[in-house]
Amino acid sequence: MTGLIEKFLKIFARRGRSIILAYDHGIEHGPTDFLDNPDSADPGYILKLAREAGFDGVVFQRGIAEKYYDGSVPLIVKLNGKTNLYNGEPISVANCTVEEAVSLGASAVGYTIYPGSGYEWKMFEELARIKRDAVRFDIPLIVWSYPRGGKVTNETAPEIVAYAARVALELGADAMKIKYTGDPKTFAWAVKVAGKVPVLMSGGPKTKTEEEFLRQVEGVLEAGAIGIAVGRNVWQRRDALKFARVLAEMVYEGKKVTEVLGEVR
Ligand code: FBP
Repeated sequence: MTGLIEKFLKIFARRGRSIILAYDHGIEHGPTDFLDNPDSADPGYILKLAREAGFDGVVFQRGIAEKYYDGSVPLIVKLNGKTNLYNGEPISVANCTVEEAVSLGASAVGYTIYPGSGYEWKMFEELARIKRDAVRFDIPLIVWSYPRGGKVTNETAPEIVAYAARVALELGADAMKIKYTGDPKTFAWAVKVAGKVPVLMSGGPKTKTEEEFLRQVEGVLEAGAIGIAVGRNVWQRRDALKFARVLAEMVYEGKKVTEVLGEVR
């Protein structure tokens, strides 16, 4: 189904590269994630931010899409999610179907898997069903591949991130979101084993300095990633729009950290 990869690229990487604003933290982490920048509690603010920064898309859960999505930025509906209150073996199950996501205006659907979890089989089974529906509805499937549980002791270890990438390819992802290894050389291996599937870096917790995150972005682009799917590192900053525009310069215009640093200091 390389057609769906092309479709993903056409919508979410119009300029050859991609920035997607992730905003499913209300379920994944809870509203404490919004405290650094209280404006970010409002999904309308997130849409405006993505639009004004010229980003390629936003990620919402079904409820946020239903109440707030206005069509101004391409939408990815995240089909599964779990809370931070849960303390068991990693598992995330669907709360929305592909059909419902399409009716909410989605141009792609997203699904998280936790390879390594004692429940990986359950998520793999559900992903297979979602994949079939995604093909039927002709909509790209983006897989968040986050090894967790089981034998995984370090989620960002290079061999674990590469494994995450390969699992997403094997299971039919049309694009994938994986964590950064912290080094362009090891991340390049993850991009290589992802094969034809475009790779997005998952942003992670807000870094202490802006420069630290910009260096990560430079590293993943150098490694061959198509871009970033980032949440906290953008909207937790009080000057989020300014920072978002700097990211756009790096990702879309290929500017280096040294060229943009003056804008964030
Ligand atoms: P961030 O850029 O804020 O890390 O968001 C990316 C993301 O994948 C979100 O879509 C999701 O809510 C969050 O990370 C989950 O992260 P984790 O499971 O590691 O807490």
